[in-house]
Amino acid sequence: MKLIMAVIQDKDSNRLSDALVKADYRATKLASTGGFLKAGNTTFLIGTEDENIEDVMSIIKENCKSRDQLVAPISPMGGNADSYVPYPVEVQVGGATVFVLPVEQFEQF
Ligand code: 2BA
Ligand code: 2BA
Repeated sequence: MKLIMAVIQDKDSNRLSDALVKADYRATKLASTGGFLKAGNTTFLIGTEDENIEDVMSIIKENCKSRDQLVAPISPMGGNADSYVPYPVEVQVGGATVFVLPVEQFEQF
């Protein structure tokens, strides 16, 4: 068994959970925050058997898309003026950042 941890954008979250339920996969959604943009994103925990990993990966790929996002200018307040970025910067936020972890034990009581 594996645990898939997938960090995705909030905009794709409902579509992905619907697709997972439809394909009969169990999942848990956690509200999370990106360390860089400091904006909300969603982390899915999906525990499933090894043989389903590829299928779950393709469901994630189909339902999550990458988007460009503007990062607001970084204020120098209280910090080093050298790091001041006076203009918005565009970054590409990926559709999903996915980790697959081995599960040692799985219990439901
Ligand atoms: P349980 O199986 O006891 O699951 C309780 C909660 O534990 C789930 O909430 C989910 O957040 C988490 N969970 C369970 N298995 C998981 C896994 N393999 N990976 C990640 N998280 C897992 P809900 O998703 O709201 O489900 C509530 C109850 O609805 C479940 O109780 C189960 O009896 C049923 N259920 C869930 N998904 C289903 C599905 N695709 N088809 C039919 N019944 C489903
Ligand atoms: P954030 O940390 O808010 O990052 C959003 C996007 O900003 C990233 O998209 C990347 O394009 C850019 N970025 C992040 N850190 C950067 C840095 N130090 N310098 C320059 N640009 C940077 P993604 O790479 O697609 O990541 C989307 C979200 O997935 C991230 O949101 C974070 O929550 C999560 N994530 C990505 N890689 C991770 C990792 N190795 N471990 C844990 N979480 C990760």
